Amino acid sequence: MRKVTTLGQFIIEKQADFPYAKGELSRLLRDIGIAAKIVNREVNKAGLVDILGDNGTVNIQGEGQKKLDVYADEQFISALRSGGECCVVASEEHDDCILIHSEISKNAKYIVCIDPLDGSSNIDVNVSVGTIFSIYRRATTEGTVCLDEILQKGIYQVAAGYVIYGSSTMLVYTTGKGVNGFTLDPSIGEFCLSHPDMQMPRDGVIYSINEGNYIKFPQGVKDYIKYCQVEDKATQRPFTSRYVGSMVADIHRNLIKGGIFLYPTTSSHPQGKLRLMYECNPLAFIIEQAGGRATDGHRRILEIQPESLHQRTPIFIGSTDMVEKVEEFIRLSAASA
Ligand code: P6P
Repeated sequence: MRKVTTLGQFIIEKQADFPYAKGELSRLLRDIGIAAKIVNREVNKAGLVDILGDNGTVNIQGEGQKKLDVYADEQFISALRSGGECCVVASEEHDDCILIHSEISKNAKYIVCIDPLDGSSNIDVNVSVGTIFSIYRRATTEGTVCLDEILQKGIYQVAAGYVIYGSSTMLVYTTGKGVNGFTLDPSIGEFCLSHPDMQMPRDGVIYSINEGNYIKFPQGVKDYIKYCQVEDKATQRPFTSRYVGSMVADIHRNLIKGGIFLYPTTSSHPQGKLRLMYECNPLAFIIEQAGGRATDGHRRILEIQPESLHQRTPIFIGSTDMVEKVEEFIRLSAASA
């Protein structure tokens, strides 16, 4: 009978990895896990209660907010507020960061950037959606946290993770000591360790990109897509195209099977579409920790100095050999331009 390790037990066991921590990060991760279970309950029954569909508001991205978007945002912020370890939240659903002022949080030193429900346009068609979170630490607990303390490079994340609400619900996270995946067991209401020490295949045969934007892509990306489609048995081409339109689902599949996810600049998104602070940085941290690579085509995502909360970036993320290949096409195209 295999030993069942819950998320809570695992976090406590791994606390020894952080001699300086006195349990605050552990409690913060557990708070996020609790909120994920609450959101999961609503995502799983979205079709049965009046929680589908738009709630009539739009977020800073100008995107219509689905009721579940707002619900998920409220649940994660509430859990972080009551947990006492978080001093500020930067959420995709709010223009400005949310300062957490409470007696219990007065010495809180953790900063959380979160996309409460990514891929929400897929909710109404029953396709997997996800939560993505990124955790930083303040250098001080003195005074009110300021924007500069939030806008840290991805290399300074102390933890990052995602929840995928799919055929099963999983929470995958890293604290910089590898990547571990937990599957929610509804019979006991616990996330249980199911994917210890996740390692991404160095190469793969799956590429994920919205080819509907093909004519808007930079030439190097067009050249790479054609490379993926050319028959060459020695390199197992043509590759397989898989695109869910929900970043967490595409990244999770590639993490397990190998592959590359690409969201380049396009004419409609000249800076890229995906957000640095609460989509690209946390997923880049996880993929690098699992042995993969994540860049904007030229530099590591984790090395980008953020200038604003909702900043976007192009992203090429996944199996190292595949990411390096598209970077080669981008370089060659630039050199011949
Ligand atoms: P497109 C969902 O809206 C999202 O932010 C990511 O989850 C997903 O990868 C991407 O946008 C899909 O964008 O332009 O292909 O629909």
